[in-house]
Amino acid sequence: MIALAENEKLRQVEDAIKKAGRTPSSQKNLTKEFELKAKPTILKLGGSAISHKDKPLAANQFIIENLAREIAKANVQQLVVVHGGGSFGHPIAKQYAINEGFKDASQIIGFSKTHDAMAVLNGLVVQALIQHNISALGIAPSSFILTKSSRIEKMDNSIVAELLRTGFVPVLYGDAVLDLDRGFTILSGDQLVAKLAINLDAERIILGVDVDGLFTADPKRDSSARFIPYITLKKLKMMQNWIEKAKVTDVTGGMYGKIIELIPAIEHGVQTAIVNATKKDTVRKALCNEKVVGTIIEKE
Ligand code: IP8
Repeated sequence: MIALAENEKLRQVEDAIKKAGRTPSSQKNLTKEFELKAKPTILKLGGSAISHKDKPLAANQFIIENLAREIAKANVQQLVVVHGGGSFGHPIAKQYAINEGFKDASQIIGFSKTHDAMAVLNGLVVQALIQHNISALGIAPSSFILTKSSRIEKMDNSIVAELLRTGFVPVLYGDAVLDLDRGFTILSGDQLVAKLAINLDAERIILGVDVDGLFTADPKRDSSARFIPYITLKKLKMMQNWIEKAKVTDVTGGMYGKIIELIPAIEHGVQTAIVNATKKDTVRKALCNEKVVGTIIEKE
């Protein structure tokens, strides 16, 4: 009897909400629900910039320290930092084939080790930021994101949004995450950046890598590689088709693969720039909208 009365009350509340033309909060568009005072900036720090790629578990403390100082100087309102795996996440993830999904129980310890290595790198980034008086807070993507066939399926946006609203700088990273189809997988920092940018209605994405931007080939291997200062979404999509059809391993050092992950955010209207995070003062200038060498990607 009591349960029936309560159900009836609930129905009346829902009717009243519907009549008032409002959607119950659980069904609201996430982007609107988490509207922030200023549109956030999402800064990705590439794993190859903040770690020594050829030495396992070796952080590039010098670069991390420089970047923390530059981020502090830029003093951007509503900043989210996402970093990559570099020599922390990738070698262990590969050793245990985490991105191939669950095949046997021996991989589970590999999932723990991958996440742990990323948490260590995250700690180093967060500590450097705190030392420069930035209220950084590390958050493990595996604790609030589920993927399906390696694409983000469920994610609690309120955590990052509320941290921003309170005045924190959330610091996330590419992580080993649970996957609804495959058991587990690797979520790249780039997929995470694009999703955050869309869900938080970000103003811009700044991708800090270890080269000056996008090139026609891998500038580290090919001296004839030409720098691309500007590329449209249309051109980028043509590149995507080409990469997918040719099934080539990315000749540009993995760069196009990263950028392709950002397509949904660029389509959403988020301005995107790729800059060299290892060159002094470049990230600060990019954060302050000052002129800097880099590649701009625009919707059109
Ligand atoms: O370096 C991958 O993130 P990414 C993170 O952004 C792991 O691709 C755990 C390998």
